[in-house]
Amino acid sequence: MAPPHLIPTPTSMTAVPSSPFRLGAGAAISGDPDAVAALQAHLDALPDAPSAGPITLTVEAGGAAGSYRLEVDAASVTVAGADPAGLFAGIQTLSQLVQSGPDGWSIPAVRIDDEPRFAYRGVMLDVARHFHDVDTVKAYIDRASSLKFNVLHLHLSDDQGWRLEILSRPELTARAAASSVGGDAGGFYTQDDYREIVAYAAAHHMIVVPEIDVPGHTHAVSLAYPELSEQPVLSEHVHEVVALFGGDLPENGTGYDGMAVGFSSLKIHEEATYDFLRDVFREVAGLTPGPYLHFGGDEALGTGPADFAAFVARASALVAETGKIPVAWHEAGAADRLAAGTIGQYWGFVSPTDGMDDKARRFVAGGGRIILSPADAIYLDMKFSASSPLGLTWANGPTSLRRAYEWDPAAVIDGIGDVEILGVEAPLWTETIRDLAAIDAMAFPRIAAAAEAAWSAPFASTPERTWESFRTRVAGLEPLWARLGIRFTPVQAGDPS
Ligand code: TNX
Repeated sequence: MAPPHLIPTPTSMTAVPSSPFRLGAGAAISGDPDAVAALQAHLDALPDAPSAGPITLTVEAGGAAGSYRLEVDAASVTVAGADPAGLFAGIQTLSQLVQSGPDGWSIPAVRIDDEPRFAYRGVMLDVARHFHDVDTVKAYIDRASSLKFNVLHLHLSDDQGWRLEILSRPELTARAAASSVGGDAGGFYTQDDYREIVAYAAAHHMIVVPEIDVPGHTHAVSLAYPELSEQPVLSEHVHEVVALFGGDLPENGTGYDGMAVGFSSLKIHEEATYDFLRDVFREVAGLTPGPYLHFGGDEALGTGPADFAAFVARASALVAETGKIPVAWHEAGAADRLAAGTIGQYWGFVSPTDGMDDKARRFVAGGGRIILSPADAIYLDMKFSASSPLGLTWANGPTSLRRAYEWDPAAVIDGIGDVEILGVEAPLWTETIRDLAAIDAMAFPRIAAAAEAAWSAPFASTPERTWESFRTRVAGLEPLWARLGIRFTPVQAGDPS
């Protein structure tokens, strides 16, 4: 038997001495009803042939959270999850095991025992730089959940647009949602749209982490609430970006559709700013069943250090008041009085520069943990090769699939090991990404490298956790991705090494 192509690679897999299980759409699947429906959705694409025997999907309490056991022989298939999330993960494995051969579809005889390394396995989609509608978000949930991601972080606000209806603050979507980068169409989610996304994510065992980015990245807020916003700060960076990419300089009272960052700030000493945040966080928390609420805190270059520290301390407390666990980008670690347990999201490089690792460590000192999103490895908006038409290059130049793969979460920040790491998240910023085809081309296959960093054993700790194995497995999954309609970048084109 050729070894099956599985991503993320499981904790253990052994061949079972048996011929494969024959599979068709007529398979008799029984067990947990949600799991049966999830597997049926995968099998509906197959030709209507009978199966060799029963497929049984069960939850059997006892194993580690999110773990499962999968057993296949010629006569039957069994997937047993330690909980519903584990069972769902097992079904994703099963769907990758399905092979087409001369005699039709089959599943090789194997036994797999598998459990996740990290509890938080995230993808982020920036719906502010370019708005992405509900169907696109659902398609990204399909893709991410098939790789065992269980968190969708939505970057819901930025200089270019505010993307979530806030009933107590209707001016936000009325005045600040109409456009995207480059003058492209904007949009926003009604609260019902957002609930639909949350429900769809939940059906795929994913939570939604909403992000309202403050105090910077708030030019859109200034269109709705000029009284809460400082004048744009036109730094050298802002002028450089305009020189490189064109567009206008940010201007008070006018929508911004360029790609510069760090010029906007909420008023830090205005009490009305915190009334605004209280209203927004209360509604966002009320719409979000997951435990986390992200308040941004990145690139607040228009805010002085003391003001920034005072602001993020208060913003984290306001999030905590809603009952949610605050999450912030690592810069917020500079503040002395973040709410206890605030989670830090590290977006520095695999080899930290400029004290970014110090800021990350401060979250741990405050009782929080770290989400790792090293930008020069798993920022899916970086070009994958110098010639890729989409994407940016600021994170150490183009990021090949190999670079996306060859790093380990526990080796990035001294003193931050598996215990301090909540998980791994691959962000997709969308300055250059307009639609699902572009999302697919940038995310696939590098998203698979992030999935493996989040789920599987440490890098280089097993023969499967090597570039050579991963590269072969990615190529092996391409037919499945093609069947699912994913417009991935083929391995050779993206990564000739
Ligand atoms: C940095 S990473 C940003 C975003 C940009 C991104 C582009 C981070 C927390 N902020 O505002 O969209 O780079 O790659």
